[in-house]
Amino acid sequence: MRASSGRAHVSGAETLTKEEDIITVASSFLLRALCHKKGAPSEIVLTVEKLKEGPSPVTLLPVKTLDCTSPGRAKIIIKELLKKEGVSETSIKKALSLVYSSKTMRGASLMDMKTGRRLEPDRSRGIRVSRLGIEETSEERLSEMLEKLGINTTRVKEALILASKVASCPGIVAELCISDDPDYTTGYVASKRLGYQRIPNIKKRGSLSGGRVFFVKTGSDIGRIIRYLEKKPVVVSVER
Ligand code: PML
Repeated sequence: MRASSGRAHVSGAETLTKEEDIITVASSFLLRALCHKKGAPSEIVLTVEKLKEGPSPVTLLPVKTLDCTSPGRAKIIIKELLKKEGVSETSIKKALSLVYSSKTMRGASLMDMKTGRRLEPDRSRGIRVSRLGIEETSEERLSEMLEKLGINTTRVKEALILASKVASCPGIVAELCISDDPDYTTGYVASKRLGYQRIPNIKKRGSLSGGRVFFVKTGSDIGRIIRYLEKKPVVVSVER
């Protein structure tokens, strides 16, 4: 589901579901679009597609919430984490100026981890991670796990599932995310090795900035990465 108002993105949601659950899931997505805090959208696009191939299994990233009290400190943490994944200073600088700019991006940006060059073919559209869901038996386990951490919300679940798919994509070394919701101030850095590292106070309340950057190994096949992120069905499961 994608809801927009003119050219501005209002809300979006993706999932994989069984045929008998389509109506329930579609209504919940429509309700979400219609009741969004950003106001009623002028357009809602709801797409339902039958999968042509079975989903591949992916393991959910481990979650950690870091101690962070200000956007200034958040930037230091982001730099430290991304450096551990080999992302260059130049790329980190470019990514930070992108996600902290008030011009919110529609989809995610793909960035060369060394040169900081943006690699997505259409900058205004960006990359839309799609065809992702959670394995049925893992859903409850995920809720229980997040409940214990006091973060059992749809937003955290969806971001975690998305980050797990992104981290499983060959050629992607890390992701940086800041929510574009002015009232939501927790973001994250994620990668296969670092897991899903939540950063509170990543931006000031009321700030309109936000976005996602996926850092790509230099020399990767970009078409292949985009096909994986946008088209490959992936179902995430929680390790026991
Ligand atoms: C969003 O959906 O606005 C992005 C949320 C990112 C952080 C979610 C979390 O609290 O872990």
